[in-house]
Amino acid sequence: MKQTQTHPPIPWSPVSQLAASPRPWLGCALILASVACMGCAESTRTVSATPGGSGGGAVTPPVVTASAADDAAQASTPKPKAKTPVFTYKVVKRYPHDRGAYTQGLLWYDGKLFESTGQRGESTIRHVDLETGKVLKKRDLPRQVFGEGLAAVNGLFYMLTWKVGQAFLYDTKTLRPLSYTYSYPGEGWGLTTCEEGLVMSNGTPTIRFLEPKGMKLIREIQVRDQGQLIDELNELEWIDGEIWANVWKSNRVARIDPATGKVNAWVDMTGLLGNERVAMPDEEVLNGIAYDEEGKRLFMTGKRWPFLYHVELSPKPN
Ligand SMILES: [Ca+2]
Repeated sequence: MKQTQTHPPIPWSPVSQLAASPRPWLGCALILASVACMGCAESTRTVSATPGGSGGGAVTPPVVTASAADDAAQASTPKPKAKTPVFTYKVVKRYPHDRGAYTQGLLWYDGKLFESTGQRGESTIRHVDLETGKVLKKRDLPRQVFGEGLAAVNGLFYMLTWKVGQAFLYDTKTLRPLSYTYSYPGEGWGLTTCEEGLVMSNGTPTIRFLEPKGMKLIREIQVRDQGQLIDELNELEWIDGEIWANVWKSNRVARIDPATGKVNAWVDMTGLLGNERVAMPDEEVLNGIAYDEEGKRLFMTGKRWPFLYHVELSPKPN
C-alpha cells in the first residue's frame, strides 16, 4: 500500500481557539496575518467575508466562527479518495447458450442476438435465438484465424481477429461476408460502437476510437482506476454513455468514462455461473456483454458457458 503523504503543519489549529475567545478582533487579526503569510487568497476571502459587509464606511469586525475556521481547515486537508463504486447483480432470466461457443463478442442488434466466437478452426459469427440458444445462422471464419470482438455500424458487422490484424466485414441482414477486410495495428480483442464510430480493446489498458470506414484511429484513452492502469480489457459494450469492459480472466466489468478513461464503477459478477461447470475454468471465463437498449435488458455470458443471463444491477453494499 502507498503511504499517505503527511502535510507540513499549517497554522490553522489556533483558529478555532481564537475564534472562541472573548476577543474576536485579536483572533481575526492573527488569522488574517496567518492567511497573508500563507498567500492563500481563497482562505483570505473566506475569513474576511462577513454577511452584510460592504466595501466602505465603518469597519465592522469580521466574525470568525468555529465552523468557518473548521471549513477552512478541512479545505486545506487532503481528503481520502472516494472508493470506486461497485455494483452487484441479480439474475432476471437464464437462457440456454451453446457450450461449443467460445464467446468473444456479444451484441444485441436490430432486435436480435448476435455472437462472435474464437479459437482457430472454430471461429464464427452467428445469429442466435435468445430463448432456445439455437444458432439460426452462422458464418465460419478462415481456419487459421482466431475470432474476437463483434460490433455493428452502418449495416455492417465488424468482427475482429486476435493476431492477424484484420477485421472481417459482414452484411447485417444476411451475414454475407464482404470481399475485403480492414487492417489495424496490434491485436484485436473487444469491439463496440458509439457516436464517434468503433471502440476497440486490444488486451492492454488502451481503448481506441476508430472511424468505421477503414478503421482509422480517431483517438485513444488509457483506462485507470484510482490512477492505476487496468490491463487486459476485453469484451466491450457501450451502455448509456459509458464503455463497459470485461477484465479478462476475472469476474469484473469496468464501467469507463469514454472521455477520460477513468473507471466510474465496477460491476462484480462473481458467482454468475453458479454451480454450473466448464471444462477449463481458467480459460472459459466471463466474456460477453450485450445491451438491449430498447428493452433495457443487460445480457452476460462466458466462453463455452451453458447459459446466457439477463441480469439487473444494483449498488453493492459496503
Ligand atoms: Ca458486446
